[in-house]
Amino acid sequence: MFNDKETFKQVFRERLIGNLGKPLAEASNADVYNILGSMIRERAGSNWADTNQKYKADKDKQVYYFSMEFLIGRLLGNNLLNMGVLELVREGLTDLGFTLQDVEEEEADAGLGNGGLGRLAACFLDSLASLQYAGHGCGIRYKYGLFEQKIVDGYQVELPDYWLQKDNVWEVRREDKAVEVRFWGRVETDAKDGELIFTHKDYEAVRAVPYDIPIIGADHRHVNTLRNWSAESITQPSRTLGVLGGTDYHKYLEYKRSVESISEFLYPDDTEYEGKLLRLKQQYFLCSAGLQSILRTFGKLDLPYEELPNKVALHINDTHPTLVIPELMRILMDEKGFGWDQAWDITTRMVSYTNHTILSEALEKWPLQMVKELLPRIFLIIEEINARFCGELMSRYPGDQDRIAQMAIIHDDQVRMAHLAIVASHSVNGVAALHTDILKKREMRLFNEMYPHRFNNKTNGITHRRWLLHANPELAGLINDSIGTRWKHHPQEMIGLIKYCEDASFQEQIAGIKRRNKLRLAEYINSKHGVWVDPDSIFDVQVKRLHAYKRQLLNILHIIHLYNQIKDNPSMDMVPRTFIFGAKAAPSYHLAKRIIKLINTVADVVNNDPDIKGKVKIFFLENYSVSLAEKIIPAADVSEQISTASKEASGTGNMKFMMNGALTIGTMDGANVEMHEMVGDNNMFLFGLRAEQVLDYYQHGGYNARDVYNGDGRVKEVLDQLITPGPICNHTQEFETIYHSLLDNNDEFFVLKDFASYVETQVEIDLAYRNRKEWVKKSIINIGHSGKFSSDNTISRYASEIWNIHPVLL
Ligand code: 26V
Repeated sequence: MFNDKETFKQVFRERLIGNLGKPLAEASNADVYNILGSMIRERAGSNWADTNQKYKADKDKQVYYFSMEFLIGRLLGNNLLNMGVLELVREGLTDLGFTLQDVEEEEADAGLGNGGLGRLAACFLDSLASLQYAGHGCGIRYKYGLFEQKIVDGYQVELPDYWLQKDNVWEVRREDKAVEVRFWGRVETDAKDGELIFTHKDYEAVRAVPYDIPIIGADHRHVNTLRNWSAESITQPSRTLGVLGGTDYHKYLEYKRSVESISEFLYPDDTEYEGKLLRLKQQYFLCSAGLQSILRTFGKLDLPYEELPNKVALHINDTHPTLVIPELMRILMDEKGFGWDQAWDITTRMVSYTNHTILSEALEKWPLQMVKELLPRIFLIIEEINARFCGELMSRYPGDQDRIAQMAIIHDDQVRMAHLAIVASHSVNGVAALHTDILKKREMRLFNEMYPHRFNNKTNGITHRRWLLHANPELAGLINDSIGTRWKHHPQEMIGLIKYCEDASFQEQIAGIKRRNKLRLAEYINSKHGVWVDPDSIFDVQVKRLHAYKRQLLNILHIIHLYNQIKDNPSMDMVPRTFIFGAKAAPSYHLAKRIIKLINTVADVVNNDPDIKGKVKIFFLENYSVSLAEKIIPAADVSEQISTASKEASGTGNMKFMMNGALTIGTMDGANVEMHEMVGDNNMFLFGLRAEQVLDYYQHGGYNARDVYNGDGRVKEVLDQLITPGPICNHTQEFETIYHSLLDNNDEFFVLKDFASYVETQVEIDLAYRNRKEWVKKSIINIGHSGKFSSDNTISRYASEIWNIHPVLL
């Protein structure tokens, strides 16, 4: 279609006229975005077809990554980059009088995920395609993404994120690939030739229609598929009304509304979970539709079903898609005629599971009754899996009732999804070394004892294409100039940068890039908030979901302390600091929302206090999202990764900051531990309790938050400011919940316990920053080691150690 700038410009003009009837002079950025998007999609289209053709002809093994969330963000820039036409298009657009950056801003940010888990899924898709693996995503096409956050008077307000309002140029509706998913009803059991036959009767049918998004790999013409399912009503009302038992049109409307609600909203709860019928419906909808379509594709290969595990791998991203297991059993037994044992053998050889959290609130459990009513056949299968598993436990550990109660899949009238996932998977992995270790030794100890080879670690990763090449092109350019371009395909070769860490001119260039990125962010903040931040101050950034264990509270309490110090001594010597926050709180998570209000209140006080003389500035950037992250992260000097040790399974923001040259202040938690292993004490600022100590306190007690309050004047002063009238506490009691969580509830996340060590480490940062050469050297060392955290590395391990797949050369 176009391989050089001039042809691109010509085709572009023709399209503009042909499709929109507009000459260049009248085109808006939105027009340019739509035309460009359709050109790129078309260009990818033939590669997409070729890739699928090749997979089919070779009968290559396919991996399907089932996830309730794919936080893919914007696609235009990434697609241009992976297709190798980014620079050509950028220059072509400039010639035509547009800037690519403005055009990119026209794209809705597909926020079909909550945070880390969904973003990881998106990075994995990029790596799968770029490494030429046959790996696809299977998700839900939510009409509304994660809510849009506004800050009004310092409070979080949630607005619906109707991201589909603008046409989505990347998706293709595949009417012909629709399938039917069945809910409710009853199961009839008959015996035929000595075998039991199960028939699902009186069910409510839902039509699942797929929307496919091409996932364009870098450089190799590989295009995989993210297939997102949309729930629609069955189009022949007569059929449905029969099922509903009436002819009432209102009933049909009711049915239609209830069906469509299945793919309407992404659940905004990141960890805390109440059993919601709709969520269970969403999960089964994804699993059933996804599996039916996968098996249809497999069916076209004309192979016996015994071959299925050699041709298809099913990966479940956390327990949310665990119903893939009983659904596959159902299809194999009820539709393909397999007996239990063979169906079980096929299923367990196909399924693998990743655990993303040890927070007990997030471990899914479904009320048995709800499963029984909504999914009667699936319920029977889960019961049978449980009965057989408990039988096995009894023969292995006779008389050990306690162990059986702890491990059973069904317990207390609830289905424990993690237990089901472990029992039916051939691989269970954690997402960082420490996390996997905690799973094996504590959370899932009994299962690890029983299946010692099943548990393994796969440390998370991030795609260096989006998070370095696209988000920080200047830095990527400098890396090219210094070590060549091989690192783009072999990111671990970024280690070659280390030899320049003391090179004065290289240091200067690194510092210059950081300065320009900071300036760009300052301009963005100015345009959004009308406030100027000093690009020569330290940009100290904490952006992630708001949760007590992530301890944004520790960060803001330290800032209050800093404020107190400057008020006491206005000439205090410190490097000016700009603290930047971005965080969404689950709408029902009251404590988290109060912390947002506290951050904004303190920002208001500090930013407007003339005594502070600009030494400290605080910004809460609203609506943190993938595209905002791409602006913020390249501009950060300090990356806050300060979770209570043992609580953050891995973290992936930590890796993005490292790759962009920020230095980490962090606890020994999640993947921070592995970052530290690589860069050492000199290049990271560690503080606080270690995971072992935290877990020990949880187990044996011995921590008293009040002792810290009474023993450390700084802590007492700061906490008292939350509840006594003054600049922060404005005659309301709104921060009392925070105060009580720390003192009356004994500070579950050890904020006060780690306060002193955090403050001390922040002073170290202040001192270290003054030695610019040393600071930049540390920054280079971090960048150099960050290649290990490319998701390319992670995905090749999943491929060889879990899925048993190999690159498919086109
Ligand atoms: C739970 C629920 C419960 C129901 C409502 C929706 C919902 C959505 C997500 C979750 C679990 C969240 C688990 C999660 O995001 N874990 C994060 O996974 C990252 C990728 O592995 C990891 O880097 C983070 O440390 C971990 O917190």
